[in-house]
Amino acid sequence: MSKPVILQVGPYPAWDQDPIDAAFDAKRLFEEGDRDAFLAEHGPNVRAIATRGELGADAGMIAACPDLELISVYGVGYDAVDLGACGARGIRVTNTPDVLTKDVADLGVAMMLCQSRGMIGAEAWVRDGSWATQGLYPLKRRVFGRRAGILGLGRIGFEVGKRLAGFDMEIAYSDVAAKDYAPDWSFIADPVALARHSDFLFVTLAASPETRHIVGRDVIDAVGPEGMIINISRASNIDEEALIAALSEARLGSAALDVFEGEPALDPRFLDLPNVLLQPHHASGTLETRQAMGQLLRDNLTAHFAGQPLLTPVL
Ligand code: 8YV
Repeated sequence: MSKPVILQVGPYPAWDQDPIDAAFDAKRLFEEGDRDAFLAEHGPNVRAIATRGELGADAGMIAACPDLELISVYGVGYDAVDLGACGARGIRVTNTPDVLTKDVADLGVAMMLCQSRGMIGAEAWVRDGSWATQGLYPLKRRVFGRRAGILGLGRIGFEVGKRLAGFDMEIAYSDVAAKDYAPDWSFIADPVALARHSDFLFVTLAASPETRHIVGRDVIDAVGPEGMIINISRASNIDEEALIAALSEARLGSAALDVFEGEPALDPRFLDLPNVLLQPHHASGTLETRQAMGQLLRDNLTAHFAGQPLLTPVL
């Protein structure tokens, strides 16, 4: 029996690629210069798309695959998948939730600590000999006991909060409604009010057209010149122009970012800012989590073609 044809939007590690190639006839879009010609040639045979959170599947890609049944996303975020196009055609969508939650929370908290304690600069201070020639490293700001705001108390936001509780931080959060699983943390519905109440504002909400630029100038100014914004969600949740302006003008103390508009080609102005920690969208990037994500991506594909229920459907 011939293997189902799938469209593979981005590369996967060998431990996923080998089983994918064994089970499916994977057409690798990312290896092609002329994407339109590739889609025109292979799209009519494609029954599933295997993609990654940040790559998604746009309307053009979906339209090029008239017999598409499933889009399996390697990542918890599926904002880059055109859900409207999928819904209109009854195309199912799966993601990889839960398996990455704790690693993403770990990195967010690590970014806060790293940035607040100036660890990148401190490392350079040691390596370039400044410690020996200039003495003590400049003093930085404490983390423990201070106020943290979590914008979006879903799975990842909740894990961030659990970790921050270990630092005796005063925790507040914003979401569409108060969560009964966080009785000890303050619910502040309005993001601006949450920001005003926060020394550290974590952005952990799932991105959607409704959350686009939810962190705009008003929220950024409410965090203020002594505060920090940490983004481990999606770049679209923050108005990047407003963020860069606030960092440049010191209206915002600092930022720690794992995600960027147009990544990996991030806005070059970030590179000149001393008060931002830049990370290459790797919050889920541990061996353990990426293996679990790959397994779940493949399990959803396998279940679909075996006529079994999808493990983690979002549509
Ligand atoms: C990426 C992510 O998918 O889970 C998400 O939504 O953005 C990440 O885990 C990861 O970079 C793999 O492509």
